Amino acid sequence: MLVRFLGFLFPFFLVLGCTNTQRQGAHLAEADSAASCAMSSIPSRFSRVAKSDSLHRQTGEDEAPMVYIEGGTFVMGSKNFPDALPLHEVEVSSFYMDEHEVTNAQFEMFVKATGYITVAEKELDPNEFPGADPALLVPGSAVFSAPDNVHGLHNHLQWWKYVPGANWRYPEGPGSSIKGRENHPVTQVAYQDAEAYAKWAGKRLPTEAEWEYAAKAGKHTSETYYWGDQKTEKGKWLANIYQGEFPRQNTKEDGFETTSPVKSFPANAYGLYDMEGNVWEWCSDLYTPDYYNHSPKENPKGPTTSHDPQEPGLVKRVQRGGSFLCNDQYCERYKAGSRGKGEINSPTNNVGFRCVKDI
Ligand SMILES: [Ca+2]
Ligand SMILES: [Ca+2]
Repeated sequence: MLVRFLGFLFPFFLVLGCTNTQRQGAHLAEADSAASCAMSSIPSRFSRVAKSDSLHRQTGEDEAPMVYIEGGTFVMGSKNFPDALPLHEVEVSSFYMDEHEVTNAQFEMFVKATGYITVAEKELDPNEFPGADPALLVPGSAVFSAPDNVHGLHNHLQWWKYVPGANWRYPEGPGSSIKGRENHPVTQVAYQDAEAYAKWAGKRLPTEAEWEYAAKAGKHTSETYYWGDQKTEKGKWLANIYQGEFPRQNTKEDGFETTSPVKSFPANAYGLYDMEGNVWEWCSDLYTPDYYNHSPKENPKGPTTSHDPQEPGLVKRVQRGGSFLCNDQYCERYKAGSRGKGEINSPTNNVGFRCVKDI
């Protein structure tokens, strides 16, 4: 919990870098992506039998359509990103995966059923922030805010703001709403929030290997993007990312400034939508930059501890696929095989998730 506010309250703690924003300002580190578990109070529906209409489709307790992903072997990683090397062969078992990111409507169903309160909604303990102005210790979360001017792209606090009252119901803070955005991906969820949802739905979060295997969809070999080498197809954008001059001027050529309704862009060969772009997606693996040097070939599940040299001491999990803030100037990690990472208690308005289920 400490991490979420550190950077805003004590800017000198700021660690500059770039990849995924981590929550609460503190270490809204890197590019654009962000616990103790309170899951014991959540009634698990794991044991309930999900409705299925065929071998290839299944609907979970959250009524989200899932796609059957037949297991197999693929080459994991990317030669374009140091922490995604070496390229290595990985074998994953068959599983089901949500065809789209978990939506606001689905998350609301979960909250209504369980009374769950997300990390961003919880009160902060002043004992964890000695010396901080109590007036600043209020629930909230990090929100992207386009600045008028920017001095380089190293200090992400130029465009990430800690907004009291921002949470999944109010993604950009008080005055914003999910009304009319029921079909958009839920955001402002910390890792434990996503994990709690998955448990309720009788599912789990994907491993990084499962996520990449599904995104590559048996088609990808060494293309730049999950869909190929060209950024657009016949002039049309194939994912909700960022066009224009980041972070000041989003030209919205793909039609969306922030999140888009799920399934607004073409599905991949496995029938999965928005694997790249729209919102980052939490994976269950802890993050280390060198994991691929020693990961097992069969169903790798990540290292036992996390370590990010850019922000040592923070617990980070992998996030995948990039978001509506990704672009070639700043965060290229929407590209095929690349890895994102986020501090587990640092939700933002560009991080969400989708679930998988074992066969
Ligand atoms: Ca966009
Ligand atoms: Ca996505």
